Amino acid sequence: MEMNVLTKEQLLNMYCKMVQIREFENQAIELAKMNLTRAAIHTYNGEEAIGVGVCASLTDNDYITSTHRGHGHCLAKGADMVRMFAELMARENGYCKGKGGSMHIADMNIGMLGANGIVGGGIPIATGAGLAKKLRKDDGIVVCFFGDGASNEGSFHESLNFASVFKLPVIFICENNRYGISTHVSHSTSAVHIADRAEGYRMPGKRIDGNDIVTVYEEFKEAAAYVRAGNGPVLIEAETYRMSGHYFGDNENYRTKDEVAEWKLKDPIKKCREYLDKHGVQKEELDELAKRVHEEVLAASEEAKKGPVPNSGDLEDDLYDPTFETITWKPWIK
Ligand SMILES: Cc1ncc(C[n+]2csc(CCOP(=O)(O)OP(=O)(O)O)c2C)c(N)n1
Ligand SMILES: [Mg+2]
Repeated sequence: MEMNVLTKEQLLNMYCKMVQIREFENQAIELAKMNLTRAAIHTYNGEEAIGVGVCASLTDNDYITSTHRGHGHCLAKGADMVRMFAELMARENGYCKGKGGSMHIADMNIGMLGANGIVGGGIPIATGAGLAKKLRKDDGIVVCFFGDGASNEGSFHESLNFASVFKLPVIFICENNRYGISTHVSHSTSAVHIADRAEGYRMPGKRIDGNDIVTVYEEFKEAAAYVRAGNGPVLIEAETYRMSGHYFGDNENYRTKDEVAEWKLKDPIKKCREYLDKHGVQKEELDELAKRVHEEVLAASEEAKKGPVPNSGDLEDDLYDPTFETITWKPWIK
């Protein structure tokens, strides 16, 4: 990969964003240990370069859908840390007023259509959003993040077929971290590579190194240009690894310590620091930036704690959107 494709400033911004995600989740785990969080926490530890490298070239008019492992996608798209921490701690100042938790964070103002506790649940939502973009002749695109396990769900296959038939502006990004809970991808998946599945749906498919921020950024930018030009969807398989367990509390007895150690050498933040070193950025400057981000994260966590717990009388509020808009679907009209 060419070193001069990304500027030093762009790389520094992406470095800070990856550190923010890592620090946010480290703090979320601390809160969980103090029994201040509610519901499960699935960390993105080791996969940060994918969300950050992708969202770096999106605007608020572009949408994303996420998964149960969604903190990184939310933060990369620009979500507010105080509202996220508050949601994890079931406080009224949270994104869902404390009623949803980690797996239900959404922010329509920044095009973040939602994390999702249903494996494969975000894929048809992204496809529907892509259809809406096309019908409205909107120039935005939709990015759909999901895991290797989700690529075996019916929703994946139906959505890719539909998106291809109607040439929808959707980029499907499979974060292949090798496992669906404790099941290795080789035990659950018929395809050798998930990107190969694109061929069955007549769309381009590409396998990339998901731990290398420069590769993710460049490959995604190219795919986005293709999709924005009206050529229809693309499937990207980003190879990665979750350096922590499936969720906070996982005993990780399905993988070896050596395997984890091997992947820790490929830590995307470490790799990004190596790129910055080649740009002449000093280690001390990077440490200083990381320290500042760490402090911002702790301040956000403290601020979030100030929020009240929700009132049980509000339980049934916000179930339906009164502004819901229906659009007439006439796909035969070009
Ligand atoms: C429809 C559905 N089936 C099963 C589950 C239980 N479950 C939660 S996470 C998960 C594994 C998902 O694996 P993958 O898609 O690879 O995502 P990863 O956790 O590796 O990011 C499963 C089976 C679920 N939440 N939803
Ligand atoms: Mg997985």
